[in-house]
Amino acid sequence: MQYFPNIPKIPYEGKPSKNPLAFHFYDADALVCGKPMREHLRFAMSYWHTMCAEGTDMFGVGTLDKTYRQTDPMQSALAKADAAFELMQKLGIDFYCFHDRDIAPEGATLAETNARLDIVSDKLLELQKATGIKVLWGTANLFGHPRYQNGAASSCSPEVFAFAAAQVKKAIELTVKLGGGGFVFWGGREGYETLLNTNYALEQANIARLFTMARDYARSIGFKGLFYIEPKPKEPMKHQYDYDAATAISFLRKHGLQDDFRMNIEANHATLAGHTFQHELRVAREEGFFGSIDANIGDPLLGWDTDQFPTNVYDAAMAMLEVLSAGGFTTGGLNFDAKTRRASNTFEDLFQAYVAGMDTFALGLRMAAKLLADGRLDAFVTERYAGYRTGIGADIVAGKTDLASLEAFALRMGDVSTTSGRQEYLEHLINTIMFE
Ligand code: XLS
Ligand code: NI
Ligand code: NI
Repeated sequence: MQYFPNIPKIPYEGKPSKNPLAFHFYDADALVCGKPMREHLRFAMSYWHTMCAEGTDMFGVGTLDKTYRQTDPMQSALAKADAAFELMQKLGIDFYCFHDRDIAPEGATLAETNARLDIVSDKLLELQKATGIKVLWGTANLFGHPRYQNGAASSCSPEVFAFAAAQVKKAIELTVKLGGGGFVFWGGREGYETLLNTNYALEQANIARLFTMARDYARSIGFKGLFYIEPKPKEPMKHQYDYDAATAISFLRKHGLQDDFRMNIEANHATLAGHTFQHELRVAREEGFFGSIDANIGDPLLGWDTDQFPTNVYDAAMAMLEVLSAGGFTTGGLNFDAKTRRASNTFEDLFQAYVAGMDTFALGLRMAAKLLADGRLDAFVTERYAGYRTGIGADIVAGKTDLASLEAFALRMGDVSTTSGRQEYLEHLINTIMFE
């Protein structure tokens, strides 16, 4: 039985095609820089948006039914798993990401919930074996249920902390059972609405305690993958503790978690923090924390996480430039943490959205490869800092100077020469390379 009988397997038809449900740029097996595109991009489906979200917003109910023709929640969860694999196979997506609560509905007790997770994950494992599709990362939903209204690890209640810990334990077990390469902590409600009621120091320390327990437990049961922090500055809380990559990295280092954790950078979270997507990837890469990506895009005129499918080729090209410069993904990949607009309320729209997102990142990859092969961008940056390779610059870098020796140098040197940053030249240069 098919859930999407009107959608065929999406073919690669190339640029001349006028077929909207075909890839124009994503040719999975084509080589870019000597590696198939599918291995560069490691596309993943987000279970929550794709299989669960029905288009509800603050003003209205869902616009697309995702019960998969079942009334019983567990039957619906099992049907959802079949539908997920049909969708991924038709799109040629090799990975998926999930929260515990995406795959099975919460029961009356924690024990019942866990038993439900066992049933659905058995089925997911079977489907994985039959198709070769894998888990990119798993995570625990520590924000949806009312018990988490004050946060999870950062809750004022130790009972809530304990419940969150139990949920993380089970979600790690599921991730290991399904062979997932990563485990994500997105802050959820780890932050505050007002400092008037908040013990900042205790909340931060407790988050580190949960991360440490998670790391130790995961390693003890054979998890070989990476943990990822997914920074976000606000929403749902007014202030989220994992504000941006720099903040999260410094937190990890402070608590000795730097060997096991990397960043999962989401484009829309970057812009909410007042950064570009490329900035967050650059920080993660240069600090040695490059991990995985939640591929989406926000609307610059809206101040929240709209989670739109990425269609901005410039953004994708700059992101892929960082990915290639980092040496590519290892256990990470490009997870489409994205949903169709509420009025794009058909399954055809959903497939169309994935085709758009995958083609956008395929274009981004091809353009990033061209920029690297051209070499002028790299050469410009190398030349711009040439002064630090000889003379006083080399001495500064080698740690051979102090304020007194630099003062002596400055007194001798006469006029300082300035160099142009040539931003407009570079912006034009990348256009000429990308669209040649
Ligand atoms: C929410 C986050 C979330 C994480 C997974 O803004 O992007 O979807 O990716 O918990
Ligand atoms: Ni995300
Ligand atoms: Ni998000």
